[in-house]
Amino acid sequence: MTTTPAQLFALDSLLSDEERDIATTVRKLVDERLRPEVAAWYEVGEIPARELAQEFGRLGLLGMHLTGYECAGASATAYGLACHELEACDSGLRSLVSVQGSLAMFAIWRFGSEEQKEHWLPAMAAGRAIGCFGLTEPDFGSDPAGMRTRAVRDGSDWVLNGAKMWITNGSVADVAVVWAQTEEGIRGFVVPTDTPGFTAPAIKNKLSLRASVTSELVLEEVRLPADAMLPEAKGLSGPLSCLNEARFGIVFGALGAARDCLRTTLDYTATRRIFDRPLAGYQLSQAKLADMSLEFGKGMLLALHLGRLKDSGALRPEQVSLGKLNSVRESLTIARECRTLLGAAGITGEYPLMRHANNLESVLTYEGTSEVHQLVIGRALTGESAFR
Ligand code: TGC
Ligand code: FAD
Repeated sequence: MTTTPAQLFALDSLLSDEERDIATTVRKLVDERLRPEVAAWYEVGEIPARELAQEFGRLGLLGMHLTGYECAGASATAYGLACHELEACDSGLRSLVSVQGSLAMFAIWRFGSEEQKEHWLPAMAAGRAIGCFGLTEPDFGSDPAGMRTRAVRDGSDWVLNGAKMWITNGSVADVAVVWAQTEEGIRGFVVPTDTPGFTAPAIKNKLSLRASVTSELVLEEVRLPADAMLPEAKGLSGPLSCLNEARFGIVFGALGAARDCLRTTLDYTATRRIFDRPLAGYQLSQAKLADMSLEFGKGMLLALHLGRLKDSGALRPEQVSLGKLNSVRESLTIARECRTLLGAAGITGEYPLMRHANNLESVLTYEGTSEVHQLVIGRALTGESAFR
């Protein structure tokens, strides 16, 4: 009789029936539809993004914690659990859902006009339209305040020029939420991707997040009507508020990848015989498995605590930073440690360990690097900003 790391912490006992049902539904989608295909998508570096978006849409996973406009209106914790299940398959699949729901849809839902919401949100919730979120630029990643993309008034129109870099879903998107400097500070724009002057070349040669589309956005004299601007987002706090949503999903999501690494490693060590005994029977193996399970469980307890805070409306950005920093850092350590237990077999695509570890390198960097989150927490603790 054995127990899983999640059972060891009795994590299920902390969930409502509805939350358990949502997690089970997503896990079934992963097991039946996604897991059999994901290693091949990763290897060739391509995913059927449009098809997947529609499948995720049918399950209500896109913008699932938003209300109205045909969004599912689930709790934040339920959304986190869905991210956890998706990332147990691959961080790239969770990214598709995060960027669609927490970044592109959330920006329109929170800051858009009624017309923008009605035009885009139902189609995006169903996966008929894919969105991307353009904040990062080639020279401004951790410091988006310095962005150079500019929107200038021309009569009642806006004209956008600039470039965004590392944009998830960029080349497959129907709509881009683009952040730009204006005379009145940073503003957001809803840009249909068929607007003349907008292009989104895919970034090739990634060794991480290969089952995810990452692109450049190039804006050359992109002319938009006055009503393309998000009316309610003024200044950097607009895009940063969207990041809180996506970072929250990652708090749960990254630990899904860790869970999958642990599951794979527990199975492998049970059957792999070394010096005539199962690898799982050695003290050194068990010390690693115990320590990794402890970090996984502690991370999940923190994630669920943050989920409950978010559902009660009390979650603060620096608390999201605690969770993002911890979940990704520990999950990456777990993925690498699990890989050691599989020996050479661990480096192949037959097992998901290197794929998860490679993916988590991106997750460590995007949505605020570990260092950025340390500095956010440091600022909250000391009152001193060490960013500049
Ligand atoms: P700072 O002076 O601290 O703040 C400027 C204004 O923003 C407000 N603010 C926030 N509001 C909401 N949520 C937050 N987390 C906020 N943090 C700050 C702040 O109160 C202020 O408001 P106001 O009204 O006074 O103007 O800004 P700063 O320039 O010093 O920068 C702070 C810093 C470094 C923390 C911020 O720039 C940052 O978070 N940098 C990291 C950038 C980042 O995470 N980029 C992610 C891009 S998207 C992405 O990676 C998608 S990956 C795909 C996927 O998710 O799957
Ligand atoms: P830099 O900001 O150049 O950082 C380099 C190093 O400097 C890091 O270690 C960093 O922690 C450190 N550093 C930065 N500031 C400080 C400081 N003050 N003190 C000490 N050290 C510091 N962006 C989007 O807008 N939309 C997307 O959809 C999106 N998707 C992405 C998908 C992938 C696969 C990847 C890899 C990135 C994506 N990004 C996206 C971009 C991502 O948010 C940035 O890569 C990230 O914010 C870091 O920026 P940077 O890569 O320019 O690194």
